Amino acid sequence: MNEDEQRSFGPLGKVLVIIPTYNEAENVVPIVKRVRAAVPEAHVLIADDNSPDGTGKLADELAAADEQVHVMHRRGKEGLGAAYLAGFQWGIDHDYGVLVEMDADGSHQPEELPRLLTALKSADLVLGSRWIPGGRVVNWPKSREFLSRGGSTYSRLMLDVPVHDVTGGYRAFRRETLEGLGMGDVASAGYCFQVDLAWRAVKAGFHVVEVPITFVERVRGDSKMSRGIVAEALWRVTAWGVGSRAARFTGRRPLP
Ligand SMILES: Nc1nc2c(ncn2[C@@H]2O[C@H](COP(=O)(O)OP(=O)(O)OP(=O)(O)O)[C@@H](O)[C@H]2O)c(=O)[nH]1
Ligand SMILES: [Mg+2]
Repeated sequence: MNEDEQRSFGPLGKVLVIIPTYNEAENVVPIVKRVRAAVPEAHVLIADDNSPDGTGKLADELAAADEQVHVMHRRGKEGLGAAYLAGFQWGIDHDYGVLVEMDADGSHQPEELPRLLTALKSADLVLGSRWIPGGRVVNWPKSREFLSRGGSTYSRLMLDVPVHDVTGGYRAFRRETLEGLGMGDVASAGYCFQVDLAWRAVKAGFHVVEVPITFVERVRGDSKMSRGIVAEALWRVTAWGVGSRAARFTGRRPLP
């Protein structure tokens, strides 16, 4: 009997799919409809950063027509990490048992969510993974794949995280996992927000499972990816890796 079979996991509880949006007017309606069709019992929370293109208004219309759709209007663009932290807190306050991260642009296919939720029955955190057998990306230039694979490999080696896709953003958390991560001091904004949470989960001893996904590059709307987001990930992961190695060497606790 392996470790997973020995440990018993509680029931999952209500599911909340959190979709952060910034200028996703072309995507917000189709993605919410796809989530509602793929997992009809799940609720959706759109966390919009006051998008100038009217995404927030479209989200309000969706919420008015469907009591399982909710909207969080935030002051302005503060990054994906901040939107997720606020969304997680809202979900915890409203008694959801599972909190899912999903992009608005269709890269994370709602039709694959049932597989993530099934895996979460015997895990604390499930990561949708592009870089394990069965996982793939559709319509990415080789340069983007190189950057993403390289970023995951660098993070895995720097932080000793046994995860193949550590920057991915299609994830399902049990609420107890989020509550155990000490999210009060998460400062990361972009991709490194995802690295930060995965690293915290591994360090806290949670059972983290990767499930293969097919990631589809956005078809509509503009990317919010920037050099700044990549640079933030690089310097933070490097600083965390150096800090935790130094702490191991000197016997001091690493800074969070
Ligand atoms: N609320 C909020 N959402 C954001 C912010 N930045 C990005 N997002 C959302 O986060 C998700 C991921 O952003 P993307 O622009 O698709 O980033 P990406 O997937 O790395 O880039 P592409 O591959 O080009 O799509 C999308 O749903 C965005 O609308 C932000 O500052 N605030
Ligand atoms: Mg995207």
